[in-house]
Amino acid sequence: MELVDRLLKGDKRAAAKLISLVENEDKEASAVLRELYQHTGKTHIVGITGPSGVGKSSLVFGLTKVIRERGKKVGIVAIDPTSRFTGGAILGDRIRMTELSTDEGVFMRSMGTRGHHGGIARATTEAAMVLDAMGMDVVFVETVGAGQSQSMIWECVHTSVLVEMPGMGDEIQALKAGILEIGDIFVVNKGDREGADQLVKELESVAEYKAMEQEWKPPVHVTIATDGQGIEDVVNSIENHLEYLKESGEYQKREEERAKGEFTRTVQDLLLKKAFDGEGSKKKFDELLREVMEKKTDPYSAAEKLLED
Ligand SMILES: Nc1nc2c(ncn2[C@@H]2O[C@H](COP(=O)(O)OP(=O)(O)OP(=O)(O)O)[C@@H](O)[C@H]2O)c(=O)[nH]1
Ligand SMILES: [Mg+2]
Repeated sequence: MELVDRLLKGDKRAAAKLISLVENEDKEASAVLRELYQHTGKTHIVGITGPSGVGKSSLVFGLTKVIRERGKKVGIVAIDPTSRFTGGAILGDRIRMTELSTDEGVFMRSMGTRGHHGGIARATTEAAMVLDAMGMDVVFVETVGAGQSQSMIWECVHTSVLVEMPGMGDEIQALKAGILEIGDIFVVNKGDREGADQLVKELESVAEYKAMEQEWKPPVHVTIATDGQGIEDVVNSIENHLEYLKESGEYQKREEERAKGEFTRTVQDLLLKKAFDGEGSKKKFDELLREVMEKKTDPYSAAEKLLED
């Protein structure tokens, strides 16, 4: 495919088109993904998750700047329609964003999650594949963190950075209850605000706890994303984490998880398509549905029957 050839040469417009194909689940999408797959596996996929407005995009822009200075190329995807780069961004943010978008070594894109479940996971994995094949050394995936979606993201990235900010009150308690377990690196952004020290202490204790169960102890960083403070340290931690993954054999495990996730989701998708696509299956489905409604059969037997045929 011509678009794929252009992508492999690093063409940003081809990347934009391919991501749209994938995002819209266009007919061509699976052909594209098939062709891309063999060209993937070189990029470091980093998830940036946290509550809305915590400074994820600002942080990603700052991180990208530092990584570019180190000579590496960066892909950025913000997943979730509410997390458009332009949403709520003040002038300074927009200027930084424009700066980045004209840089040949940076590709940026927002994308919506798709209707069916596993939407975030699919969107992440497939957008990352495009940027990986394009030759990006690091791919940031920004998502608004909320329990379920956050753990889904975790399955699709190598390194997950959790961003928090002072003044969230009880929220941290809820986070501590389980969600924080998935962060590899903790960032307290808006370090210029009151309460940063307290939040750092709390996150340190979560990190201590995690270090009892695993070799990697999540570092806790304080940043002011809007003026670049603390950003270098976060980049160093991201690089250290990749090194740790590779040395410990954990990288292979995460790759396996990622492949398994994408494979499983694809099987589910194909099964769903088989069950619903085409006149015959639609008719069969309606027939069975009627039987379920009339209690002549149950949903479980009906589902088996639908897939058998
Ligand atoms: N004071 C202060 N403001 C910040 C800092 N980082 C980001 N901001 C501001 O916080 C607002 C939200 O920042 P974003 O980077 O858009 O936050 P986000 O987490 O990406 O937001 P969503 O994508 O909407 O969830 C913007 O107005 C930023 O300028 C910081 O370190 N200190
Ligand atoms: Mg954002």
